[in-house]
Amino acid sequence: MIQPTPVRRPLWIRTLLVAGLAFLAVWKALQLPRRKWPQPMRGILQNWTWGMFRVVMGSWITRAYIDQPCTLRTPQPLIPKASADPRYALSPSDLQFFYDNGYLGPYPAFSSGQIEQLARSLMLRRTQPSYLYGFPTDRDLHFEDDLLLEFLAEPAILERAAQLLGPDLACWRSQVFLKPPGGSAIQWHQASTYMMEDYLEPALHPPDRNELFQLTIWIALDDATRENGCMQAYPGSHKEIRTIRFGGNEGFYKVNFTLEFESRPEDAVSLEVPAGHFILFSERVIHGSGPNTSTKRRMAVNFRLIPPNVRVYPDQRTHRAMHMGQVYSLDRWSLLLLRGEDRYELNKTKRLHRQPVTEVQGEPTALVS
Ligand SMILES: O=C(O)CCC(=O)C(=O)O
Ligand SMILES: [Fe+2]
Repeated sequence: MIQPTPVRRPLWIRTLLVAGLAFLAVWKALQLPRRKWPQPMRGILQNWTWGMFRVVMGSWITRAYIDQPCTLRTPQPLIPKASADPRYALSPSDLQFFYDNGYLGPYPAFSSGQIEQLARSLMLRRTQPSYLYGFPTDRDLHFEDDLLLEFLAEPAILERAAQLLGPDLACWRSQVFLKPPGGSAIQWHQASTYMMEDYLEPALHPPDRNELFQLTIWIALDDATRENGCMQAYPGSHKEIRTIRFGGNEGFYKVNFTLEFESRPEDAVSLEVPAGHFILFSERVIHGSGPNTSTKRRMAVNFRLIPPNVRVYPDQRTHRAMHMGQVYSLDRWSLLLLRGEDRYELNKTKRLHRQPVTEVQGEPTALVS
């Protein structure tokens, strides 16, 4: 278990940290060699932008960018990035809606039988040590659940995602979101390269941060309603990455911070999603979800798509997620190609086979190789 941050530290510690960061900033500005620095400092030298230094030092370590700053460029002309199954064609106004608002949907995809079966399976798997990480987790269960793999490969999802991201699609992460009756809210958040998970190493390294390089697919396994804590989003907030103030009463899992933006509750939309339907969104859009005030479970599973020209966890043996208070070994992690080709070969990649090969025994990855 690692100690979650950011926390607001005593003044004398913050003063020392500011002095240390100022030294690193000068080192970076002079482009001096980084090899000899220990990994955390190397991470800062490599991955912090000048804006990130400015906000952290200028606030005496009480504020920071939530993630690597970037803006989202709308492609010109705004046309589908891949030809796709016409049943799932996105119209010009769908594409415009996505770039204006940061999300699309809900769309239908799965029957009630399918979602009941998946929910039952995931409820069990999330309590058992995971094949990938060795401890019970909601993360990346797709490598051990063939049914979840089938959900990931669903054309109603991939054909739409391809029109936004391009013909080649790979999943780098999935996650179960279980909100039991009385379950807590998930605080407003946004992400670009997922540096927000450990503040030193981004998980994703795209060729250009200002292009769309990632999409989240969020599938409702129960009807998600206002009462049971459906997702909420601020339409149009995906165009820039905001800053956070450390501490406060609001928590994102194990870390406490407040996202700094003008929040007018009337501007947020509630994304009510019927069970078996999904939404697509950019993780850059400010989103979260309310508490479950109902007597029923609210369960969802998401997965995150990239084109294979994005490097994921490069040169990392482990990935640290402060908000979960956990370190994940990456020895068994790999990208999973779901559609098209991997023309870049930047990542350790497996490919999904549509036809189940044999019964799964021992290693739970019969559908991938
Ligand atoms: O399911 C939720 O309430 C939050 C989901 C979320 O933040 C995400 O899928 O990125
Ligand atoms: Fe999120």
